[in-house]
Amino acid sequence: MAIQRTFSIIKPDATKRNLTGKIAAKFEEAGLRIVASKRIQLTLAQAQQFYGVHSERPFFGELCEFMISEPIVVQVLEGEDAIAKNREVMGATNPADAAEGTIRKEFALSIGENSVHGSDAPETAAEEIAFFFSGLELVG
Ligand code: PCG
Repeated sequence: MAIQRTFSIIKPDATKRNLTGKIAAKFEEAGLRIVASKRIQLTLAQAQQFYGVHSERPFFGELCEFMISEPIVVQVLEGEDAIAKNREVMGATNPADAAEGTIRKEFALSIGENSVHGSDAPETAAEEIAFFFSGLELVG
């Protein structure tokens, strides 16, 4: 598997509890390199656009309100098999199902307030990176 990039969000429940450094350390310990990183405040329109694929889900409104409730940290992670590696270190979406040692097991509060987002496939990774970063901001 070649070097790959994936997109990550440290979500409002985690930035609020000052967990940015601890979560970034988990990525680095897993062999992922943080090649771009910025702390931003999403607008409601941006949250709705980013999560557009979930617009018909019953939790869409709650999800978008949560994502604008505090700043987030958006990052690009690079490494061998980065998408799968990041999903492994994040753990299952619902912290109740997440394995020991994963970010969500350790830090997530609920299925909604689950501390991190990570891309699920190469196509979504490319789209999500382009949504938040220009090429100039990616420094391998
Ligand atoms: P993410 O960011 O990877 O992509 C979609 C998000 O929807 C997911 O993480 C979860 O945080 C969120 N989500 C999934 N199911 C529920 C739910 O039942 N309630 C809420 N509030 N959020 C959910």
